[in-house]
Amino acid sequence: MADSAEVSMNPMTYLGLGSNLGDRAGNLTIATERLSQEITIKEISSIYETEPVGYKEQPLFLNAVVSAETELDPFELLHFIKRIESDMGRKPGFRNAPRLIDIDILFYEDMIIRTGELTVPHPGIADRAFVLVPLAEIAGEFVHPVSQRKVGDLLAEVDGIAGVRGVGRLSLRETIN
Ligand code: PH2
Ligand code: MG
Ligand code: MG
Repeated sequence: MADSAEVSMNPMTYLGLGSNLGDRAGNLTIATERLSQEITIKEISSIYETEPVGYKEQPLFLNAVVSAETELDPFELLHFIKRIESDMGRKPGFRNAPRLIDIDILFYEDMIIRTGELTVPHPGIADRAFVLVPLAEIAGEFVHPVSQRKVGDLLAEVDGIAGVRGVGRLSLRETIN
């Protein structure tokens, strides 16, 4: 192949995963396995145990971020994610309520989407250490398409890093392609 040949790539997305009910690590594992059935997981961050943000009177979360290539458009991806969440038994609750599994689209390429159904980039990225710490591990150079700031630079300025503690990795080699 010539050096200049273009390699066709599907769109890249970054997803935030969180769980603070039941078998938290098991929930992240199942969610990642389910995701890998439809999208091509490229990287999985370490797992972090994190202080709840927003509504404080709830159990600690486990959070992680995955990168993936996908042929799904952002709305198809959202619907796929919602199906995984509901198949896993997530019940509708109040905002920031405890949850078995939460899968959020953080970025989809450099697309900016603002509809009632979906906001991309996820509006909470820049204020959430539980997102930025794992995200910076696998996408520190990624430029936020709204603020035009690198993820690593957003991490350097965020509050709450002390509430985010690395606790290991998911053993999911086989789901990474
Ligand atoms: N998710 C929320 C609200 N608060 N706090 C932590 N630590 N981790 C989360 O994933 C999280 C949260 C809403 O989705
Ligand atoms: Mg969320
Ligand atoms: Mg969500």
